[in-house]
Amino acid sequence: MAVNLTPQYHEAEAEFKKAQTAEERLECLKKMWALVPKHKASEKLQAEIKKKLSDTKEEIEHDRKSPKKAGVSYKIPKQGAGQYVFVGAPNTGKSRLLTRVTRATPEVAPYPFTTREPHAGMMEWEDARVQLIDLPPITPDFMESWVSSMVRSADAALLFVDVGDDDGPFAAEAVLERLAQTKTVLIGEVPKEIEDPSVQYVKTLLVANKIDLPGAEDRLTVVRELFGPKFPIHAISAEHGTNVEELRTAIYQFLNMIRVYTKKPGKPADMASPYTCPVGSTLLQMAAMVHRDFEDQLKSARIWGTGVFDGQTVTRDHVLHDKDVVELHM
Ligand SMILES: Nc1nc2c(ncn2[C@@H]2O[C@H](COP(=O)(O)OP(=O)(O)OP(=O)(O)O)[C@@H](O)[C@H]2O)c(=O)[nH]1
Ligand SMILES: [Mg+2]
Repeated sequence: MAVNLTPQYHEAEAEFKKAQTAEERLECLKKMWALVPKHKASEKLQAEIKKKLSDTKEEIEHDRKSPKKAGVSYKIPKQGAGQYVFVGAPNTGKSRLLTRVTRATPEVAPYPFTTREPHAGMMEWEDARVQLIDLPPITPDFMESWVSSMVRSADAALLFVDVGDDDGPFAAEAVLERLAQTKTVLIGEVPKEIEDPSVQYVKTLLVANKIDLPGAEDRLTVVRELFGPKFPIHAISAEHGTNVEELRTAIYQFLNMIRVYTKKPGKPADMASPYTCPVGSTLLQMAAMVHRDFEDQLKSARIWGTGVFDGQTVTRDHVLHDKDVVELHM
């Protein structure tokens, strides 16, 4: 026997499929329940809707009791000059560094597997900003399923090695191997020619952390032997701040970006918030960041900065330098 559902029912069901939140789903399910014909032929469908209703109610109840922490999301939109992910074995000091160089407050604890969700913070460097994302740890047996996709989409990574622990360098090797299983390769410099397009290379700085602990210098020698040929190495103490300033500079500079300021005709330049674009960017590429319309409508530009005289008129393919000031004309 046919169930004979009304167009209104189908509409409610389509809305249900498109619903983004549990609350929206609940509203749609209530409508579907009101609209479903209550006879023998639709018993199975009625049971399905009832089950979904009770599951959804439970889900809402559960979320209310344990709300997700603010700021936590698994898709973190890029901000600032570039996005870094923090990668490493448990307890290597990833979260501690984030608390030191940003205002973010992930939990820091003297035991492994403290971090379960990504935490993002913005690091300021001079007048530029870099987005840093602390991730859960990686071991040979444990890697959250979403971690490798976040690593793959980042602009760069920090690989943490605990030089306060004899096992530190080997735990870091295991992290690299585990990521490589997902065709994600951390490397100091991304090769110019990529043979296997399914492999994602992520340029990476190695952070040898806990340099303050006894025996750390000897372990650092091991780290340099094992990883020196592959990664730039920064030995720091996230806890005490040793070499953290140098690391901050390296984090920004490794992104290979330039800062460009804009000015309006007859007005001083806006020096408060630079645009950041990759080294080698042309005027047109930068202008497109300021406004999409410039892509077609950029008529001319004047520039103050490196390799030009003040206020020189330049063409669209002029290559910009760090700290150039540009005046764009439509
Ligand atoms: N002595 C010393 N201890 C540190 C240093 N950095 C972090 N720690 C300590 O190491 C422990 C682990 O630090 P976390 O920042 O929680 O480590 P994590 O890498 O985020 O750990 P997971 O979240 O489990 O991956 C904490 O007790 C920190 O206080 C450091 O430079 N020196
Ligand atoms: Mg942590």
